[in-house]
Amino acid sequence: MEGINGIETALLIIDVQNDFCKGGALEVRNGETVVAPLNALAEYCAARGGRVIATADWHPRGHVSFASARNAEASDIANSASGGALWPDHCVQGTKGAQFHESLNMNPVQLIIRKGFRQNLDSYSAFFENDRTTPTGLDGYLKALGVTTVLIGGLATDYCVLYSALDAARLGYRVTVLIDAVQAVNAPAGSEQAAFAAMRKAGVALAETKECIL
Ligand code: VGL
Ligand code: ZN
Repeated sequence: MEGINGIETALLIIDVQNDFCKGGALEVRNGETVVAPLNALAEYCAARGGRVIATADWHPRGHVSFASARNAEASDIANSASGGALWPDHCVQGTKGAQFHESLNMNPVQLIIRKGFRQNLDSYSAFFENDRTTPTGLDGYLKALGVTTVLIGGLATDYCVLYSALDAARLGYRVTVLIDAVQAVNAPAGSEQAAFAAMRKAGVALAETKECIL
């Protein structure tokens, strides 16, 4: 892992929102520990002309991915559109839980991508929603700016970080996931290890944040 080299690098800060941190509706164990390394790397990256992008899970009330919204007539279509998994209500638009963690430094962030805002479609990846075809616009933004290298940290390793990393690799970026700046839901059990294995298999590099700050 070499240091950040100017404008062709983008740091993606995935879903560092209150609902994924301590006391949140979909609490990720040690979720808030990603904030310090991401703050350091965001400053470093932006100071070298790199791009810093934050994503936010941004669901309407009654979203298809919420177990509470599921009823007897829930169809297989809704099931596949949500990616199959059901979650407690989280990151509802306009709520405290959907806000970024208060210690996350947003000053170096140049772009915020909100995702999962369509009632009947979930979105784990920062690049495509869970139908795997609806783009968020992030790929166009990065390509227009000449970005070739993507560094990824945030929450959660086995869902939004995983899908974002796999999409980035598939779209042709050099991808590094920052192992000290991610934390996993780890449900079902083993999904954290499976996520790291899938990322390695897809050619995603795993590195410590400090390896990027030279
Ligand atoms: C996420 C589950 C549901 C994530 C978002 O950010 O990883 N996980 N919504
Ligand atoms: Zn969500």
